[in-house]
Formats: sequence, C-alpha cells, structure tokens
Amino acid sequence: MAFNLTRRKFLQSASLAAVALPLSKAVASESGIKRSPHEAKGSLKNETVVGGICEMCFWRCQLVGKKRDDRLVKIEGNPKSIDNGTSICARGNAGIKLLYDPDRLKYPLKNVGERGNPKWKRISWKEALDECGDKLKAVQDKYGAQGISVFPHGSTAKYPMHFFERTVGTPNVSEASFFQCRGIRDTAYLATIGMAPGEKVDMPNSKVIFLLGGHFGENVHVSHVKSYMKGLQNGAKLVVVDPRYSASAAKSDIWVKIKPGTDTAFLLAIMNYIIKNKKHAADFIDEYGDGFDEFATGIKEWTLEKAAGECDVPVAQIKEVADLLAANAPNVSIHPGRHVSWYGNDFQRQRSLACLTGVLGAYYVKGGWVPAVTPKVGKASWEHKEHDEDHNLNLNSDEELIHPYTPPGTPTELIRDAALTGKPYPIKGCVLWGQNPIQTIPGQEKMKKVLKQMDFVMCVDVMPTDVTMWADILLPEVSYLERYDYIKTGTQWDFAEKNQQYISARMPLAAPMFERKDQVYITNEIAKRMGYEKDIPVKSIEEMVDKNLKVAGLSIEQLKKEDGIHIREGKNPYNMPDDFEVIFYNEDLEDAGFPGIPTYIPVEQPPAGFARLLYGRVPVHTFNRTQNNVWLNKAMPSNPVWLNDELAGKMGLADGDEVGFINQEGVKSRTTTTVKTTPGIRKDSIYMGHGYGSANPLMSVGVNAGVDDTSLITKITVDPETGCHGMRNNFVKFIKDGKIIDIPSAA
Ligand SMILES: Nc1nc2c(c(=O)[nH]1)N[C@H]1C(S)=C(S)[C@@H](COP(=O)(O)OP(=O)(O)OC[C@H]3O[C@@H](n4cnc5c(=O)[nH]c(N)nc54)[C@H](O)[C@@H]3O)O[C@H]1N2
Ligand SMILES: Nc1nc2c(c(=O)[nH]1)N[C@H]1C(S)=C(S)[C@@H](COP(=O)(O)OP(=O)(O)OC[C@H]3O[C@@H](n4cnc5c(=O)[nH]c(N)nc54)[C@H](O)[C@@H]3O)O[C@H]1N2
Ligand code: SF4
Ligand SMILES: [Mo]
Repeated sequence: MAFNLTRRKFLQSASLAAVALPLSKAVASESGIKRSPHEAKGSLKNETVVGGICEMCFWRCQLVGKKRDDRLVKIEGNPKSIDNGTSICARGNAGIKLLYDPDRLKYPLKNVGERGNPKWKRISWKEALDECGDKLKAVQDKYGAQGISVFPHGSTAKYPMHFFERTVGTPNVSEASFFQCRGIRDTAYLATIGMAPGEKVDMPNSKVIFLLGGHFGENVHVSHVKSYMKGLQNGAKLVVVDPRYSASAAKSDIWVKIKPGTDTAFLLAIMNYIIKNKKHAADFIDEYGDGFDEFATGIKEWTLEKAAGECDVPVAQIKEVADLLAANAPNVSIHPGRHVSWYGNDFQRQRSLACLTGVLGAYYVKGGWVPAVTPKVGKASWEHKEHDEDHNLNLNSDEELIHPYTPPGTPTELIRDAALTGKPYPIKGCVLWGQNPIQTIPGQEKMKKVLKQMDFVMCVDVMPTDVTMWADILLPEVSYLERYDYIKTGTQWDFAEKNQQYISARMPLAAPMFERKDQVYITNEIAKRMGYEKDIPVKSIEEMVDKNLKVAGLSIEQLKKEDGIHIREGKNPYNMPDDFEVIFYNEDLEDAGFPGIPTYIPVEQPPAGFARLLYGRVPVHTFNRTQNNVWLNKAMPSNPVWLNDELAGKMGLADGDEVGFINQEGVKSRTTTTVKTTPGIRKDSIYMGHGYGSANPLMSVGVNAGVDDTSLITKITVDPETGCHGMRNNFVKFIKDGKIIDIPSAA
C-alpha cells in the first residue's frame, strides 16, 4: 500500500516537474530524498539535536531530533520539556514526512498561467523579490498602504505581518486564528473578565470538566490533552455538550446531545436555575461581581423547560448538569473553547461561558480557570510608524465601530467586501503567508473573486496547497524543522504539581535544502525594495531570537547549553489580581447597541430535505496543511461523513457508500467521500473532518482526498460584536450516483 502510494506520488510529481517546471531532472536525487515509506535503515549514529519546536499545529511542542548521516530520522518530545514532555502526537511524529516531502516548494516560482489555474516557471530569488517589491510598491503608490491586504497565520507570518501593518501601514490584516477561530472567545472574555482566557484551565485538579463543543482527543494539543486526561484519571466528572458522540463524549459522564446553535439557551437556563436555587457563589460574586443583579433578573425567563424546548435536551438532563456543577463549585473547569466561530451568535455564548464560571466562583481556584503566568521576553520586530489616516474598514460613516469587539486586525468580510466593491477604497495587493483562505474562510468563490481582482498576489508557503494556486509569485519557506523562529514561553503543564515556567526558542533540527529561505530574509528583501531599508529591525532571524532572549538574560548559545529549554520558578497562578472582576451585565456593550446581558439569538434551522453541515478536527491532521503527508494520509486518507443510522436506513445509504453533497445554494462538492452511519449524531446534522479535498494537483498525495467542507460553506454569517465568521449555518443534501437524496426531517 505505502509503496504504491509513494511510487504513484513519485511518478506524478516527476512528470509534473517535467511539464510545468523547467527543473533539472530528478528532483529527488538533488536532495538525496529517497521515496521510501520508512526512513533509511542501518545503524543509528545517535546524534541528538535539541531545541526543535513543532509547528505541525500551532501548539508548538518542544522537540529533539535524532539524526543519522545528517538526515533527520526521528522526532521526539524533548525530555527536558515541562510542557509536552517526551510526548508528541501523530502529526508531530510525521514532521519528518513534511521535511522530506518531494512535493514541497523548493524554488521561487512565477505564475505564467492564470491565478487559480497556474503554470509555474522557476525564477531566481532576485527576480522574485524584485517583482514582489516592485508590485507591492506600485499598489501602495497608487492606492495607499491600505490597498495591500495580508492573510497571515502561524509563527513565520508574524514578522512580515508586523512589517505591512506597522511600518507600511495597512490595517487590512486578517488572521485565521482570530477571525475564523478563537477571536470571539478572546474578546467575549475581555468584555467579562478583562482578559483573553487562553485554554489554561486547571483540569488536573478539577472535580468537573465541562466542554461545550470541544472534543479533546480529536482536537489534539499535547499538554492540553495531558492535563485533561490527568483530570479524568483524578476522578473528574466530564460533561460534554455536543450534537455528536465525539471522542470526549465517549469518555463523558453526561453527554448532552444538544441541538446545534442553541448552546446559549442551555447555559442561561443552567445559570438561572443555579441562581434561583441559591447555589451560586454568593460571596465570590459579592466581592468580584459587577452587575450581577441586573444579570440575574435579565436571564429569569430561562427556565429549564424553556431551554429544554429550544435545545432539544430533556429538562432532567439540564438540571442534572446544573446540580453537578453547583455541587462541585468552585473546583470546576468551564472550558472557554478554542474554535468558536460557529453561528454568528457566538459572542453571546462565549460571554455566557465566562459568566457561568463567575456564577460558580471558579476563577483563580484549584480546578477552575487560572491564567498562564509566563516569563517576559523581548519583542523585537518592526516599529509602528505614524500614518496619516488609519483607513479602518471597521468604521461606519458616523465614524463608529461596526464591530466594536473585534480581535486584532480587520474582519475578513470587511476586507473582502472592500476589495470587491472598491469602496471605501480599492484593495489591490495581497500577501498570503501561512494561511490557506481558500479552505479556511467561508465563501470560497467569493475569496477567489477577491484574489482575481488583485493587481498582485504573493504567497509564501511550504507546500503547494490550494491557496498557492492563486499567487503570481510563490516563495518557498524553510519549514519549522530547518529554521530559527520565535520564542516560546509557558508553564508546567500541571502547574499545581510543580510551579515552573520555561523559555525556549525554535532551533533548526536539519539544514535547509534547495533554495528555501526564512521569514526575516524574505521580508527584509521586500522591505528594501519598497524603500524601508532604514526601518529593518533585525538582519537575521537569529539576531531577532537573540535580542528577545537577552531581555530574559539568555541567548541562543545559552539555550543550547540548557538542552533548548530554560526552566525557572513560576508565579503562583492562583493569585487573583486586586482589580479582578466579573462583569455580568456590561453597560459598554449595551451602549454599543448589543445585549449587556448574555442573550440567546436563535439561528436558522435546516429547510426540508437538508441537514446542517458540521465539521471539526481529526486527530491525525491539521486542517489542510498535513493532507499531503504520506504517514498521516495513510492513517486517515479521507473524511467519512457521519450520518444518523436511522436516517441512513430511510435514505437507503449504508457504510462505505460513496457520496457527494449539494448545499442550500445549489453548490455541489467537487469530490466524494464515504458514508459512516452511526447513532452518535443528531438527525438534523451531518459531520465531517475539516481540511480535506485539496484541489491542487501538485499535492500528489492529498489532492482530491475526501471532501472540502469549506467549499460547501457558502452562506456567510458574521458575529455582529466581533466581525468573525459563523461557519455552521449551511445545509446539505447527499448526492449518490448523480442523484440528489433528501435527508428526511429529524421529526
Ligand atoms: N470550514 C472550516 N474552516 C475553518 C475551520 C474549520 O474547522 N472548518 N477551522 C478554523 C480554524 S480553528 C483555524 S485556526 C483556521 C486555520 O486556517 P489556516 O491557517 O489557513 O490553516 P491551513 O488550512 O492549515 O493553512 C495554512 C497554510 O500554511 C501553510 N504552512 C504550513 N507551515 C508553514 C510555514 O512554516 N510557513 C509558511 N509560510 N506557510 C506554512 C500550509 O501549507 C497552508 O497552506 O481555519 C479556520 N477555518
Ligand atoms: N488534531 C488536531 N487538533 C487540533 C487542530 C487540528 O487541526 N488537528 N487544530 C487546533 C485548533 S487551531 C483549534 S481552534 C482547535 C479546535 O478544536 P475545537 O475547539 O474542539 O473545535 P472543532 O474541532 O471545530 O470542534 C467541533 C466540535 O463541535 C461540535 N459542534 C458542532 N456544532 C455544535 C454546537 O452547536 N454546539 C456544540 N456544543 N457543539 C457543536 C462538533 O460536533 C465537534 O465535535 O483544535 C486544535 N487542535
Ligand atoms: S500537538 Fe502535535 S502537531 Fe501540535 S505542536 Fe504538539 S506535537 Fe506538534
Ligand atoms: Mo483554530
């Protein structure tokens, strides 16, 4: 199996190289890449390299590499780590297969075809950088800095993002980690407790862990999963609210099979019941609560019965959850969630979670919510320059903020609308760096139109994912295993056990191959060509890392001596700051025209014949970025669609049937996947893993594997407070053998 796969891959990419790229003969032989399903056999010269930091996902676990003859053969967790320790996940382990993936970008490329349907020509770095610098400068001269948009994500995108945002001066930066991920969580907690919550809940010491839509085990962040598992081992009860029997639901004491989009009603009823029965943390609220009485009065209508009807959950079960939480308060972990851009009503749900934590008095207590108190390091990067006007798309004609609770950057939808209408100003330059907005942002066709109308699009990536097809100039970056990179700080994963902090910085475990370059080189060279040579803050990535370490009294050399990780005493995370408060009723929100008390806003229900499209993480992939990884592809080559088994019977569908989809707007999936029938999903919804269905033929392993959920998410909803996207308001029917199959009504 594996042999055939890699062989097919070899033949495909070799022939593509011959057709599209004027590359010299065998790409593989240049790097010594052998297409073996396993790394080379032979005697292992035990050279261990320290200081690696994973970036197969954004959690950044600490690594060491095992090398043989200068070739990295194995990745392991760094034994010195007090975060992930020696553990890494399947994706971290498979980093080797990214490093040596023959499909990886190797040289600067120029698109001599069209955007979306590219024909690549290999060019020199000089030519590529000249073109990027000249074309972006031309956009800036003609339309102003605001005519440039930036879609960044991940550690390598920070330095270029700061250049374009702070120094060049465009506000039109939209990070996927905020606008399609956790931005709503951060600003809803900011509006409630004055800070973004992170995910540092004291699960190891919890008596109850409460997850709303989080599904740990499928969502894998190593130290986070460790702390969750330790909590369960220590006897914590687990409540999982999810329309689907997720990996977490399978471990739960109570699985609440909630109707999608109704979670706020569920939370309001729990809080109302707890308060009505005087089981709330009255002393805590007296001392730290603000606007509690207004809040308690405002949610009075939310009886258990009312929520039960709305959420399609039995009254007794809501009561059971509320009683369990109240009985174990304050040592309960109300998890703030992570990917929370669901329905466009999400700010209210996130506020409800923050308030529930307050109602239970579960801030700064054992087993409750505690902040990560991390050590201070430097932040050398591009300076903020004075710019004449801020050109903020988030202001209406009365100069009021459209989305006042927006996370950093500009809401994606405002950028896209300005680009497509030219109002209030044109957006004609685009920098894509570590984000794949084709498969990340709802409205794929809209995104394509946005990119089509640009004067210039540049992309920096490591793999030929779908976004790269839209670039005029495509630049190959060194991977996380070949570069120095930002500092990572943190705390002992189980901080009740040992109170320590750490400082680490990514160091290369392997030498760069081909012509790949790093973020600082690429950004600085473009900056020079745009006239910003004088503003360049650091000459190399090593200089930046060293400068930032110096603030903490460290250096790269010193870190190397300490096996890549510097450990010091931590600060007591349970120490509550004097000015801490929980704002239950938020007057500022009300002044801005939004509910001051968390409020349930119903969402549209599936029309007859359709079910709601739900999606989420699979344990062995990170979105689209790992789809071409041979090991991970082998582990989960496709994303079978979860369909309720009773409905499947009525629809004449069985496990393994090959199906496609059509959504409420008539948009069809380009590819197909198989059916997985299960009682573990509601009848009003179907579910699939996110990130599959790449369209780029240069991804010879991942292309057309499974279905691209994003292609079916065409209805665009926006959370009014934050401007972040809601992504679960789309409905689908099945297609089998060319025939459309209705999904019988849930009732
Ligand atoms: N439909 C749908 N959309 C979603 C989600 C969903 O579940 N469903 N999830 C949302 C969430 S939570 C998030 S965080 C976002 C994530 O969205 P993205 O950040 O867009 O995630 P990826 O799809 O992995 O795309 C990342 C891109 O970065 C490239 N890359 C990887 N490593 C490097 C590197 O070292 N340097 C450079 N320059 N590029 C690199 C990858 O090859 C890929 O092209 O998606 C959001 N959008
Ligand atoms: N293996 C792996 N792990 C990852 C990532 C990855 O790509 N791969 N990405 C990381 C990132 S950036 C993020 S943001 C996190 C995301 O991880 P999570 O925050 O856990 O988010 P999703 O994976 O989108 O979770 C989807 C879950 O929400 C449920 N759900 C759908 N609709 C509703 C609803 O209306 N109410 C409720 N209560 N539940 C609902 C789904 O059934 C599913 O179980 O994962 C992180 N961990
Ligand atoms: S959780 Fe896995 S993929 Fe993410 S950083 Fe850690 S080892 Fe890498
Ligand atoms: Mo995310």
